[in-house]
Amino acid sequence: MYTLGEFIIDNRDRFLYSTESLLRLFSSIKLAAKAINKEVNKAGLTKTIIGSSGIINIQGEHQQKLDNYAHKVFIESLKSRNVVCGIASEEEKNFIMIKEENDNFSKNEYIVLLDPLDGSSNIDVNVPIGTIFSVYIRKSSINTNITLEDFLQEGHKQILAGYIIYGSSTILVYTIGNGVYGFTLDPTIGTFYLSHPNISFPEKEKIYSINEGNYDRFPIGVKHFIKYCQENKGNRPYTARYIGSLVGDFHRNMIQGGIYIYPNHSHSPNGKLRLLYECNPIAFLTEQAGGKASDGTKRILDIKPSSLHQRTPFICGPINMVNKFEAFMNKSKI
Ligand code: P6P
Repeated sequence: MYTLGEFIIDNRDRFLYSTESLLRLFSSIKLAAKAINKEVNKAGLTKTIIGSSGIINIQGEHQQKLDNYAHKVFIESLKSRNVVCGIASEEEKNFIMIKEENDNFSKNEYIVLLDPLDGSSNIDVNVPIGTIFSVYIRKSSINTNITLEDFLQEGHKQILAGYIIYGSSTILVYTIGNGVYGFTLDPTIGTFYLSHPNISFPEKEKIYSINEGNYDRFPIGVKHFIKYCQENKGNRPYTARYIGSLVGDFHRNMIQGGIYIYPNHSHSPNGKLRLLYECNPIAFLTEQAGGKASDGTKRILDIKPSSLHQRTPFICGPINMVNKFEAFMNKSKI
């Protein structure tokens, strides 16, 4: 049974940067994931950890207590391993500068962007939720302060991206650009073991995932694609599956073969999902699993970000399904 640490060491020639720093980074991610997993698994029992924190976060959403807990745990854990120079989180308006003791600057090179607990509205109803992370090498030189530009890099510059899904089991899924690998936590000993070597979208397209409650608000091209999915022709109708948790919907679709769509609509003109810490990491994983991720017209990983919390329409899944979606969108513009 391969542990995550052993796997990284045995595949260190696949990583362009220092293996030691990658191991330290993963050590902090694993530590935070285990702490959050413990709380998620007993959330229903302890009133202290479920429900709203009473805080409205930067997104204008009711922050859940577990959101806030996950954010704090990841920040402390990432700071403790001395490999990160800056962190941006869905739960924090501005980026966090990590300074070394007795120094104004950090010589560390990793920039981390984070959705500490995505899908948190599902916490109280026991639906899978997840942490999403995205890692870059800083653009600024190590003897200067980090700047916003260190975070506003195109998604194709990510060196590491992944998620932890807290579901029937807790699985850490990541890519460094050489395929997608999944490691399942054995909670009895707190170790992540390789359980999903080289995940890729299956040939068979089975599922479409979209919140059809917004049907009337969708652009016409989205409506046409939904009707296409429902037609009784060829290998259709596809199965509709949507749990309102990006990590849960994406993890299922990547393994079973399906498209996830969160388009722009009349109430969300730029879409809902955030480019930097939701769409870019999931898009990196999508492409590494042999799929395609776009905003309906262009590749997600090529978008030049302009702000930390910007939103984008987001479509990801098997290449043929995403191409079909884009064709309906293009046709509706003629
Ligand atoms: P809706 C959770 O809030 C989230 O960001 C994603 O995890 C999820 O896919 C989406 O929003 C659900 O949004 O509008 O369908 O409830």
